[in-house]
Amino acid sequence: MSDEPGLEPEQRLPVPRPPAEPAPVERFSGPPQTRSVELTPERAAQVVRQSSNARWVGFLTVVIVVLFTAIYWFYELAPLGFTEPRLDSESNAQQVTAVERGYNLYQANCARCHGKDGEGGIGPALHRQDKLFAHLSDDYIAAVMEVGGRYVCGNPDSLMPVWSNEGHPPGPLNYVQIEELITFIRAPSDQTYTIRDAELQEPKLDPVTGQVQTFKGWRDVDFKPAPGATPYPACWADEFNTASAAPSAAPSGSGAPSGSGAPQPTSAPSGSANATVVPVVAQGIKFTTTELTAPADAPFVIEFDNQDAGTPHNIEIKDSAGAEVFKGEIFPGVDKRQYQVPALKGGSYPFICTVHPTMTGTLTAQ
Ligand code: HEC
Ligand SMILES: [Cu+2]
Repeated sequence: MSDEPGLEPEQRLPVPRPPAEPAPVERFSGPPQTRSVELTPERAAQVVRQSSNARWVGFLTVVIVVLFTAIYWFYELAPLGFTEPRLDSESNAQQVTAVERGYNLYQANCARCHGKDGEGGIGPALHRQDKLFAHLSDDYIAAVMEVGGRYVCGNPDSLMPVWSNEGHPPGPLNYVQIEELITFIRAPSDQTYTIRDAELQEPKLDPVTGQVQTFKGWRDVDFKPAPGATPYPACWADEFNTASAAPSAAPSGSGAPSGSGAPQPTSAPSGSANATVVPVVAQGIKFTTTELTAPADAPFVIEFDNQDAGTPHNIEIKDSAGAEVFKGEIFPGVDKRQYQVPALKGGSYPFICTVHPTMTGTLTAQ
C-alpha cells in the first residue's frame, strides 16, 4: 500500500484516505523486520542439537544395514568356510530325514527278504561295497522298484514284487518313499542316524539302556574296487554261477561243478555207484536238516532237493578253517541235483548255501 498518486482510479479520488496503518506482523507479506528475524542463541543451539540427532539416526541406520548384510552373508553363504551355508545344511537335514524314513520303510518292506542289515536272505545281499559302488545306483534301484524283481535277471517268476505305485501292476510305495529307500540304501557309512518312530518321528530308545537307537549307512564312501576287478554283473545270480567259479577252480578249469575245489583229485564218478547217498532239502531259505553224517575217507553223494521255487541254492562244504572243500552247482528250485562229493577226512565240516550265507549246517565225516 502507498499513498503516492498513481495509475489506479481510487487513488485519484479526492477523499483523503486514512493513514496507512502498519500491517500486523502475522500477515503473509510481512514488513521487512519480521522477515529478517535473527536466530536467538537458544534456537541456534536447538538447531545444532537437532541436526546432530539426525546425523545419529542416519549413522545408526547405516550401521544396522551394514551389520544385517554382513550377518546375513555369513548366515546364508558362510563365506571363508566359517560354518555350513544355510542351503547346504538345510539339504543335509533333509537328507538325514530321508535316510531315517528310508530305514523304517526298508525294515517294514524289504528286511524280510534282504536281511535286516542288507546281508541278504531270500533276496540278494544289498549292503556289499562292490555292489553299492556302481551296481546299486540310484537309477538302477528306482528301475528295480518300478519293474520288480524281473528287471534284475529277467526272471518272470521273480519273488520280488513291483514296489512303485507307478509300476504295472502298481505297488504300495509312492515316489517319495522310493526316493527315501534309495537314499537309505546308499547312505554313507561314516554317518550315524537315529532310529525314529515311523509315525511320530520321535527317536526310539533302547528298552534296556535307555539310549537313543542309531544305525549307520552301508556305503563306504572311500571304497574303490580292486584294480582290474570285473564290475558287478548286471544279474546278481551270475556272480555265483560264473564269476565265483574262477577263484576256487582256477587249476581244474570250468570242468564239473562238483569237487572243483577238492584237495584230492576227484574220483567220485567211479565210486558213485555204491556210494552213500545223503539227502538234503532246502526249503524257506533253510536247510531242513542241519546235521549231516557221511562216511569218512570215501566219496559220497549228496542228493540236494531245492524246494524254493525261483530261488537258487547250493551246498558249499568248508573245512574247519573256512576254506572251501566242495562247492555244488547253484540252481533255482524246485529242482534236484546229485552232488558227487570227494572223500573227506574224518571230522566236522560246516556247510552253507553260497547264495545265502545265512543257510548253514554241519556235516560230520566219520
Ligand atoms: C519277497 C522277497 C523280497 C522282498 C520283500 C524284497 N525283495 Fe528285493 N529282491 C528279491 C529277490 C528274490 C531279488 C532278486 C531278483 C531276481 O533275480 O529274481 C531282489 C532284488 C532286489 C534288488 C536288486 C539287487 C541286485 O543285486 O541287483 C534290489 C535293489 C532290491 N531287491 C531292493 C528291494 C527293496 C528296496 C525292497 C523293499 C521295498 C525289496 N527289495 C523287497 C526279493 C525281495
Ligand atoms: Cu540258498
